[in-house]
Amino acid sequence: PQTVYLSDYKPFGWHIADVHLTVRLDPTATRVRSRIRFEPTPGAEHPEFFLHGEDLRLISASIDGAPVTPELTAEGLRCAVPEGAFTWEAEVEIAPAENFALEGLYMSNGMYCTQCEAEGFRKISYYPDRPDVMATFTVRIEGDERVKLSNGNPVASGEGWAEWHDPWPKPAYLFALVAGDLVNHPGSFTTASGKEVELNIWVRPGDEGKCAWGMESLIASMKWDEEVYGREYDLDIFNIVAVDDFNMGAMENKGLNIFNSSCVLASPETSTDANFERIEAIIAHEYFHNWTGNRITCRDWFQLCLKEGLTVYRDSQFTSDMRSAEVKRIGDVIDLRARQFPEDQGPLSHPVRPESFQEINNFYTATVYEKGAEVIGMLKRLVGDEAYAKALDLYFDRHDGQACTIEDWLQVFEDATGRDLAQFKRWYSQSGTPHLKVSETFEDGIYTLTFTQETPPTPGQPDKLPQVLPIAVGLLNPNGDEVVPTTVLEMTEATQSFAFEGLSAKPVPSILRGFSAPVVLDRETSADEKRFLLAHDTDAFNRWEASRDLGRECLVDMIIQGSEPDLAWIDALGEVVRDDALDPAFRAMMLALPTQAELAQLLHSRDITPDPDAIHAASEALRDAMAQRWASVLPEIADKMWVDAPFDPGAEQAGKRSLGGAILALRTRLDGGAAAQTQFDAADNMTLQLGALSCLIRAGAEDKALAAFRKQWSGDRLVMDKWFALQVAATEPANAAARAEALTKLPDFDWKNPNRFRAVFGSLAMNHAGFHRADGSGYRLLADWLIKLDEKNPQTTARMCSVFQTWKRYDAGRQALMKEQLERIAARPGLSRDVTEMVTRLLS
Ligand code: B3K
Ligand code: ZN
Repeated sequence: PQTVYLSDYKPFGWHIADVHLTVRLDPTATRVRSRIRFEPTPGAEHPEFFLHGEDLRLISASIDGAPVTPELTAEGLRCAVPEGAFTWEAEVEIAPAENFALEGLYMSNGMYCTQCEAEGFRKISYYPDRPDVMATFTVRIEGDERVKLSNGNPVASGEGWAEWHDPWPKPAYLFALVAGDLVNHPGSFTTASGKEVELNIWVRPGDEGKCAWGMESLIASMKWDEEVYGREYDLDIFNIVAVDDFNMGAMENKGLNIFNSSCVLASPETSTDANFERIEAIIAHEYFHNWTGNRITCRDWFQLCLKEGLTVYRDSQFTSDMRSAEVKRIGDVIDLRARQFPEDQGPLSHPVRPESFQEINNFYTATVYEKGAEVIGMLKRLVGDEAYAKALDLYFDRHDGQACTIEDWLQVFEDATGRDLAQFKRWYSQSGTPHLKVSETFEDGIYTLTFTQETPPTPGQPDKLPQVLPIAVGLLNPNGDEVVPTTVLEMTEATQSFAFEGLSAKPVPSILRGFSAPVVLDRETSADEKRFLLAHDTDAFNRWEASRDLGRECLVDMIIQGSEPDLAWIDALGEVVRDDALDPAFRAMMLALPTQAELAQLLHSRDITPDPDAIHAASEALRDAMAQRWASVLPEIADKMWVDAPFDPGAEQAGKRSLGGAILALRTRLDGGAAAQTQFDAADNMTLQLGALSCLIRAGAEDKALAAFRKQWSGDRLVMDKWFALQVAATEPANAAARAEALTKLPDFDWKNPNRFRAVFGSLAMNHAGFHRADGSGYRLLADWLIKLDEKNPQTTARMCSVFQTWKRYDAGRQALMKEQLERIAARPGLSRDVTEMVTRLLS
């Protein structure tokens, strides 16, 4: 496969005045006619005229009405064109019913839908399929389907046709078309300036009852973006469509967002609190893209973080405002460490703005998204809230309607604040996670913290330069009072000291409050000091972190020395968990132990080869110890977390159910599943039902419940995804691969559906000790299925290959087994470009 480089960027050479598409739908012979007016960009180079196109059957082409015969290649077509402006017309034929890659125009349960980002539009029509070519689209859809949707506003419709016009110039990746016998859940919104917007969520008949939450979330998002960022919606109508077969969560097509049904449909009976929160966040994320992504888009795909990092940052602000900011921050850090750190510390490491790729779909990563959002959080921390708001206003003013770069983005901050961001920019170009070491001195009332930063080598980047780190620090005096409130230290050197004067006693520092920079903090501290912070820190994140650290160290000792669980920590944690003055959601977060994958990474970073079985055994033993130690108080906490009121997915009830669920999991270790069975039998919402089922599986007492669950929910595809997922994720490691394999034999294992595939195999990878069974059965099974899926759906296959990204961390035996599977995949004839790139990087 060919490699594309950021440094090779060249503008297209033509401007498109407007695009007219006519799409006549047919499952195997859809005709797409295009009429496009090209005007040479004054002063630009005009190399050859090339239009992208893949898997298209060209029926006819003409320029200014005269037929032409372009030269066709596997990637598109070349054609001689006039010097000045001209009108290009073409007709192609495509077969949406045979499109299992779910990119371009495809069919899902009889409905037509599209996915064009990043490079799917070229599977619909010949076109300059690059984000810096922005045009207005008029789309006519012809077909018998009851509902026919595209971007922008509806213009006209009649028997068997509908026409849409999008007045906002957009790149082709934001094009969308949907047609099917759908029903809508309607809503409306009046913008701040008084414009009425029609809202709809379109679903398959039968799903109407699962739209209310999505609509509520959409309205909240529209309002929030007006209030916080001053951004109003800009069309007469906003449509969301739910689709069962979808490669990712959702897509922000202009005025016509398309969602994986799992990321929009919700009801208390079928969705967990976590589902509700995720739906709220994704609806917000896609809606926020209307400004950060659509009105201002990316010049090229290397700039993906320009829209994704910023939009993730915005959706995290939104969730913080809707729910608890502290709990959201802790959740985001757990997620960053679980998904982005391993990526940044392994063979797939790449900068937030990559410099080359073979298949851009492989770069929709935790680094681009989540680290990209962290970078924006740091920028805001450095310049302050007011300057951030000023810079954002300038960004929208200056760049509305443009396709931009990271340089444009940073320039806005430089102009708004007068700061030089040259060094800060390294966050976009340097890959890897910086490690931050800390030492301290106390003399004559002066307390000095000395920091050293170092980023280990990553693929293609052996040497690193120091980055700008905002380090939020607070100081507590020995009696627990805060003597220095949170201060942001701005570190720019490899080693740098910061002094605090006028202290009467040596303080206890609380460092990296709120996780103010995405680094690994290496600091030798005593267990006493961590317990002190756990008891006294005013920063919720660091309070949580202190406990998490204690838990981590306790587990490491149990794993490598066979130590007993740290009862002093368990008791200190018990105090927090019982403290009714604290938010139950926060207390539940405190109860979550480091994951087994996180422990494996920690051991590896200390040059200890992780043993998945030992890690699993220690994690289990520690949980057993917690359950026993707290045996007498668990039922009481559980009672207090019981919710009597009608179900509400908001933060308050969800927090109670979350803590209640964590407590039930501990109780199950004592009663073998009795309380869980009672909860399962009585549950009237999915959070309680699934939480209980998970406990029963972990207790090995699940047969009856699993069968009942299947019987109750066999008609609901989204709930059945949970059934498939949970029994693989929660089962004994020894059974995980066999269980996954048995599930693949069921008639409702529809492996071409990405949700179902991920339910089984994503969960297998989540079962750390199960996936990493020493006999290699987990690796083999997954590789078999990746090979099979790649023939249909390269994008989802390539994404799942990343579960092998930590392979070099393990012992020689496991390494060899994983390598063997990666090589087996790599050797497949006809392997997709997506998977070829992934396995090549993994093996390098
Ligand atoms: N922009 C899309 C992701 C497209 C992924 C293409 N492989 C969804 C989002 O980030 O909002
Ligand atoms: Zn996005």
